[in-house]
Amino acid sequence: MSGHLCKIQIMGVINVTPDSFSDGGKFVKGNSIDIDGILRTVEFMLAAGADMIDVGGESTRPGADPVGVDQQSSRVLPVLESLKAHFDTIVSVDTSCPQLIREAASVGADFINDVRALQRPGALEAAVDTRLPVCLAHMQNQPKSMQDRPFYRDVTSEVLAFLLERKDACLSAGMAPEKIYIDPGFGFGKTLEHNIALFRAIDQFVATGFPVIVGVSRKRMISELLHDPSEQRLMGSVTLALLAAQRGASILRVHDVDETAKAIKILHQIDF
Ligand code: 8Y4
Repeated sequence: MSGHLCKIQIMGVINVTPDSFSDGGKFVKGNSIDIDGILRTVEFMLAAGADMIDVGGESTRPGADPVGVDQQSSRVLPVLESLKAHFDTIVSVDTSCPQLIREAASVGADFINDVRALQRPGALEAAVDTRLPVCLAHMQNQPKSMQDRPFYRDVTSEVLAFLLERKDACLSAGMAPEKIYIDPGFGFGKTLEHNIALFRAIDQFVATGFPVIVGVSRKRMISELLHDPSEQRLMGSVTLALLAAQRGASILRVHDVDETAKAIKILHQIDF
């Protein structure tokens, strides 16, 4: 256990949705976006040790309804623009829409985070055209119904095969291999058993040679592991983030940057 532990990055999450599952509607009231609140939160995340900020305008919480691209763009673009104007940090756009991929790149986004792994028509071409790095995440089904009856014959081999197939599609479309990040997509059409199997297999994702992104922060698997239906998921989130880091994850996507950064700071001094 060493080497890879010296460059774990923390991706702080900013949700620009009225209904996000854990920080629900913090920055959206009706049609207005609380840009000042977002700037204060991001300033705190960066001071606490975030290396990048992920901005999303579509809720991917289980059961969520799809959001139109124009609504997503009108939520996300002003936020990307003000983050780039105020901070010198890496800004990621969480979207599956080709139009928003292009628009986000034009206002200075540095990274594309697509939980649908560029499967939407036109998304792959849009991402290649921007020349930005991309995260390919796995999702079975769509948010509306993904938790209805998740099924896999072998979750690890199926998710790995899917990500490698999407990686090949990216390479065929002309993307440079060093721009590709992969993510098993915890909670996206997965039962607790599926999430545990994938978590235990993080080393197999790392062994592909592509940097691995892990997003478990505040997800349902934590309350399931703790048998605690309450919304107190901080301890579980930090614990899983630390375990993912020890298994070789490169980027941790988290809501609680300060607490996660402290855990990682300690990890770096013990295992390095
Ligand atoms: C259960 C509970 C299932 C919450 C899903 C959620 C990830 C991500 C999200 C992730 C990457 C969320 C945008 C928020 N999760 N991007 N995005 N990896 N790359 N949903 O795991 O936590 S959405």
